[in-house]
Amino acid sequence: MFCYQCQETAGGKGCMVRGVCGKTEATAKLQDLLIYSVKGISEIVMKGKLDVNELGDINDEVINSLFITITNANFDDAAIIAQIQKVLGMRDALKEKVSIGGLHDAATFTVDSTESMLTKASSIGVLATDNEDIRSLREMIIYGVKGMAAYTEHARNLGKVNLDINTFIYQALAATLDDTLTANDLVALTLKTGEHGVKAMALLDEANTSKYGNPEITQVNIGVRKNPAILISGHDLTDLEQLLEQTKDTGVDVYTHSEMLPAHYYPAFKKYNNFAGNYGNAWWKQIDEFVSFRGPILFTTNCIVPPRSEEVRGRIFTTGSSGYPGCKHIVADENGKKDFSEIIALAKTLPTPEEIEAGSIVGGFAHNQVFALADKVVDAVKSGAIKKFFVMAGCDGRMKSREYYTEFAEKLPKDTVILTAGCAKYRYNKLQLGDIGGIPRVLDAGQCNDSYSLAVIAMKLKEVFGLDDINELPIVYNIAWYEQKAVIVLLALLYLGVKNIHLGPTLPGFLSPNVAKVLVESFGISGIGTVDEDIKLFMA
Ligand code: FS2
Ligand code: SF4
Repeated sequence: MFCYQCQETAGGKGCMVRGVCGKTEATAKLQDLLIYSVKGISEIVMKGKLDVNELGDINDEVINSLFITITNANFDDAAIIAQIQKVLGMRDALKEKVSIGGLHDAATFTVDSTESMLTKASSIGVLATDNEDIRSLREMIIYGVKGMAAYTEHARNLGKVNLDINTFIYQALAATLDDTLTANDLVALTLKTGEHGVKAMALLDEANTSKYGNPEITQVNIGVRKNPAILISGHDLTDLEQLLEQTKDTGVDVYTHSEMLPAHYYPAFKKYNNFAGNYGNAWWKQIDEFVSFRGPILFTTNCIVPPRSEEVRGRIFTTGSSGYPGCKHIVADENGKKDFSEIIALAKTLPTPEEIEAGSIVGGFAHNQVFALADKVVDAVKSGAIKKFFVMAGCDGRMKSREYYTEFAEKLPKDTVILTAGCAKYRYNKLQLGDIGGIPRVLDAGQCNDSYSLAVIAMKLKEVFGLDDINELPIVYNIAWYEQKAVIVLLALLYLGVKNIHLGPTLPGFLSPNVAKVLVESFGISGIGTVDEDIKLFMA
């Protein structure tokens, strides 16, 4: 196996024996083959000039396949094998409809057993591209497309589709098979990936807000009540809505974990009396927090950490693109409805959650809420009460070096405001950082996709202050990344023209030295230094 798609990749270079995330060699290879299979479909769609409008389920299964391979989403080999078979069936049916020759092996290969899948996978992975720069660019595009697919799937679950995005995904995946493309061609495609990342985040924003209302300032309880409870993790709001509907009046409470926290900011979920609060912190702390939660856990997407005990594993359920061997997977019916009764029944037999902290945190500062505060914010900037904004969106992770972000937030001058989104916030959202004239110093817009909100806010500020360039704003970007959704957020920011982004805690292992050089020279991207040096640099 070879995988270097996430920030925690072994030695910063690549996982070659087993994933740091817990992915086995077989799982990694099967995921590679699944990606290869959707590349094959993409080539048929592009070369056959097929109308994406008419591809039906194929569009959804390509998206789902990409999502399955995101870090920490799906560890279930049986589910991945079934998905490969489904996708290959679709690929071959599609091929029969078009008569095109000269197709790539990805569009023609056959496998008839798990053994043959694993054998095939050994020759088509990341390292099959010899040139390290081409490999780096191809993989960066694929990781961006994976993140885009995740956002597209959530929007689709809410009934919102933009076929431009699906069309681009076919185009991008097919391009990664094309040996005639130069590094320059792939750099251009990387920016187009960012452009479509913006579209995907805008689509999801519209899907979420049109259905659940605009996020608003909300105090979220982080303590516990004395009822049996279910913990819901991941990012999918339709799953949460269905769980709340099915648990209301049952005596079972629902708590959010990690990236599901921002669900509390949406008006539509406030009517559920059993929507009790947020339990715990970022994804990687689940190892301890799932033990003390004591009730069932529902994963709607990544980020799953392999459970350490059978007891915890027996309480974990998955749905959507997520999966874990030995955990019950809940599938939607043809109308998208999911039956969570087994989880609710289990919750009633288990002890109530153990309290690990008390109090509340505040969030809900997506674009609409910030626009409502615009006068206050603009006045504070004009009067000098707010000197700078720090966009610290992105992901959290296990590495000790991420303590940087806590220290950074603590040491920032008191006349600065942090704009955040994603699970990166758990490094500082429980610190008492105070407020500036009633504006909290940490403004949480929501999930990682709500980084879109931060870009919308920046564009609004540019307009209000009558600036020509987004980079003239007093905004510094100090972003933390972990998995592929952060890659699409980064590419989206680059497409929007944001320069001098600092990316940490380490730069991606998938950047070859030459590709890293392009990012540095064209976009001013850099890593992080020490907290003191960086604050000095940013405040200068
Ligand atoms: Fe955090 Fe994991 Fe949100 Fe990422 S909970 S690293 O999925 O997409 O961010
Ligand atoms: Fe390694 Fe990350 Fe790939 Fe897991 S997802 S195998 S940790 S690079």
